[in-house]
Amino acid sequence: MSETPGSTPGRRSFLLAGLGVAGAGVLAACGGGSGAGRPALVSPSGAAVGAADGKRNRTGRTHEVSLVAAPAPVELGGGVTAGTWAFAGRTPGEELRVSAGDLVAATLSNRLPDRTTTSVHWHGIALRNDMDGVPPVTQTAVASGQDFTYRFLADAPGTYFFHPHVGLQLDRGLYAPLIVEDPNEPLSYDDEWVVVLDDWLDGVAGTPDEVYAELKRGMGAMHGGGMAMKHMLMGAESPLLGGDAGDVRYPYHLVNGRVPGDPQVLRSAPGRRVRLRLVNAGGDTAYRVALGGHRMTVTHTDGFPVRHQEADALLIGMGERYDVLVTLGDGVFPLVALAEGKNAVGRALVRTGSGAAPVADFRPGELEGAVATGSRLKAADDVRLPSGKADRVHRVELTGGMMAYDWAINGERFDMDDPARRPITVAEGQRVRLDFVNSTGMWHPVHLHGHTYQLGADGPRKDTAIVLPGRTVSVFFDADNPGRWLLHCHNAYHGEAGMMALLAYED
Ligand SMILES: [Cu+2]
Repeated sequence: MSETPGSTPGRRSFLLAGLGVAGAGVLAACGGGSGAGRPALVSPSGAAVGAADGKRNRTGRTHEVSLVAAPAPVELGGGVTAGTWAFAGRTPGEELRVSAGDLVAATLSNRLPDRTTTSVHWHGIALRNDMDGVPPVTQTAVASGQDFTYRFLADAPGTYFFHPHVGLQLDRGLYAPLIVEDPNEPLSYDDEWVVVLDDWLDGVAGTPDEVYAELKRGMGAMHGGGMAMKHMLMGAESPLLGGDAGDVRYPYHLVNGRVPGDPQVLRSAPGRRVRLRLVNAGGDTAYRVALGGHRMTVTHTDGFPVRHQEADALLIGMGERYDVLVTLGDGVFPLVALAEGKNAVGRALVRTGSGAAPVADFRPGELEGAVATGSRLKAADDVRLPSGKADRVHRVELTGGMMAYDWAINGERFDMDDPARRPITVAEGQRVRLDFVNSTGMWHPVHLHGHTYQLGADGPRKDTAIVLPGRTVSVFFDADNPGRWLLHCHNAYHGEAGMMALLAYED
């Protein structure tokens, strides 16, 4: 499709919409495997991918960046140093900022330990499939000592980030914000702050791989042998998340790479209007975010505009992004990220005048006020997908649990060694509806690569949506970006356990 994400669907999808078919039959028909063999799928670098990419808006400008992934000691403030993996020795990595339609030429240099492969996934960007950074689906993993250059057009403005898509590397320090500016920015504001949230343990209390090994041993092992659990978190409860909030205990919750006792100070002046771009780069923690003494106006989620909504706080799951506007008061204010259900906070400080900072674990009253969530927002008029009958419907059931740590989709744990074994198939030009059915006892942030779906008939456009336990969230999108895309839980540990699927275009 030639359209930008905000426009109406193309003629082809309009025509196909008239051929709408009921979901159940299609699901059975594309389950794959039985007798007829596997469906033919679009290749990640095939003609269809090039044709779709050729229709993207472009400015002709190129941003060349170097991303060196290597082990590094990273200072988290307060005397805490983490031995982790990072880009150029800092966490978050240096912000990448481009304008809509610019070409990104980012060379990843893998300087991680021997036999450690890596990649970069451009989270939320609807880019050409072979640059999506998902080995082995869209590329061969970048081997230690090797380089790989990603070249892609970023043609939708918004707040994004990037991180590896190999194993549990997401839960190390390899991430950075990616901001795509709108050359015709409709919002007016005086300052802009990018605020990246992260739950942290790597190089302080173990490694993500050690955490996963413990989780895999499972609650069964704990009950059977009375084994002590170092990392597994029990009894993390959050009404906002419908119960169990998380699996992993983290010693720190970071805001822009700093511990709450030694926070980043964001300086401005009273009366100035600030745009905050919030990114949750965490592995297993949702955050409830508030700025003490202020209300906020939510303007975007996952890069796309929403009808402006006032809120005291907002809930942000792993992989989600929110943009808010705030008009600053006079003084010192804590920008607090409450680790939902985990009884801990991360924070930065906003300073516009004199005053003393509150104590490190201070929780502003706004956290208990009106909380904005994706499910309570509406798409802005200019990006709302017109409702229409879906050409294809897939039931995407989230399954599994803590006991066997067998998180999966439709009861099947994803096999990275055979990713196209049982794809969820779509055809270019179709309107697709996905029904995320959460049959587990826990919430999941469900992320689709390469597309921005809409929640229901008039909900926000998003690429990562919180699905509460026992609930169903229906999303739809226009299949306009051919290739092979992951659909997965953005809890790093659930994804690694197998709560992933391949959404693939038929050839
Ligand atoms: Cu999950």
